[in-house]
Amino acid sequence: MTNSYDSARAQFADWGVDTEAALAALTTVPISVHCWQGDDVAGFETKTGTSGGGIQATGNHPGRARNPDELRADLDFAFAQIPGKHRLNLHACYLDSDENPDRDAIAYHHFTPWVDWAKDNGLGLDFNPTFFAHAKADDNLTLSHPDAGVRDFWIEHGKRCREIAATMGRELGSAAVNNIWVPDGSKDTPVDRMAARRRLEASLDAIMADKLPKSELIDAVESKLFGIGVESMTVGSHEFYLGYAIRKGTALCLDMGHFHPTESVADKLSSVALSVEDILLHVSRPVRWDSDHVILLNDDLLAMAQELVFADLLPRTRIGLDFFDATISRTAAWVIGVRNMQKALLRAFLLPQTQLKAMEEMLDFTGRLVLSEEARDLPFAAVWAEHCARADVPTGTHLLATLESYQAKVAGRG
Ligand code: RNT
Ligand code: ZN
Repeated sequence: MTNSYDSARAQFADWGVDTEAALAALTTVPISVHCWQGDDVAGFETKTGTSGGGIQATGNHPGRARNPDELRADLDFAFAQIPGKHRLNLHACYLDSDENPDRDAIAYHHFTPWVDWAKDNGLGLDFNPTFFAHAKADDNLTLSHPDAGVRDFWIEHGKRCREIAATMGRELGSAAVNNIWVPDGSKDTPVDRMAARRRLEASLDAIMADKLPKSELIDAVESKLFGIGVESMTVGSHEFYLGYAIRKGTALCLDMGHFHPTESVADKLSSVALSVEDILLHVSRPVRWDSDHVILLNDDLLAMAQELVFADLLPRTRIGLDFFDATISRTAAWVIGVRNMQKALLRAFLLPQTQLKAMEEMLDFTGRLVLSEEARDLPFAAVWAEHCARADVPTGTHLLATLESYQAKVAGRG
């Protein structure tokens, strides 16, 4: 224990906050780390299509993982710089197999190296069907396609992903989230939005027709405001999926980049939580649009973490990350993003929640403002440093040196 931690601990105690309780709480929150930051959302299939579903990873920094072994090595390194035990969020296009099955033919055995690796490392797994980067998705229509043959292809993909996720959950003893996001939408103004939305709903119903135990699988659906190429209408809008999740009992995924830029996703949590049991977050940072920048320890992230903690939503929220920056070291992007999520949660755990809520209840808005602003000066950094020291992970200039030396090792990849 460092001197600065001792003094921080005493300072927080003056505010009625127990730093040890905050650190203990932080260790109970796993972050689901997205595999796709490691290779710019490319995946490991032999590609048949050209469309990326409007998802844009920009940049050409050296060191992109080119195969599952490289991606796992990069993840091993990244996880070693992050305190705690976490989860890996896999996309279906990241299969690890000599076979090259089409999306409607993938099966659990195509992913067993990932499960073995997760077991060896004490990680949980989450999963996502891949409804983009495929010839049958080139027109940005999948589950809502007017052609029943195309819809059936993607329904089969969705069903298989659900089975794969449930098997992963069973194997690892920890329910896997299977999160459905489809790029479906229209570049120009459609004339029959209802037909598209009816088709999407029927396809989702078909995918999730079989009941699977919640101890193995959590179904989630992810909305979006718009994407490149589908500027005029997204079939799976927020209203569409909010209603769907409420009526069908699935989890709702809120991606921080999938709303109007001035909307607060943190503000949505408590409202959604009144009607939806399970929430999935895609923590991201939109810059002017859904640009998926690496998440910073900024006001949006702090607000999100504070809502999760103050509204006691962590027990029914899965925190997943969703960003991909190809202009910087991809491993550094992971490490910075996950640690920022953790720092934001730690800060929330360290706030004088009881006093703040009591002041608000008494309509003492002056007191609430004074306390909130004074709290900004509390020594959060010393508590975080202590957390990292106990987990034996570097901070500050040591972290920089560690990240740089790994990046130098992988920079020669072609
Ligand atoms: C796309 C969605 C979706 C993807 C991943 C790769 O806008 O945010 O979550 O980022 O499935
Ligand atoms: Zn997302």
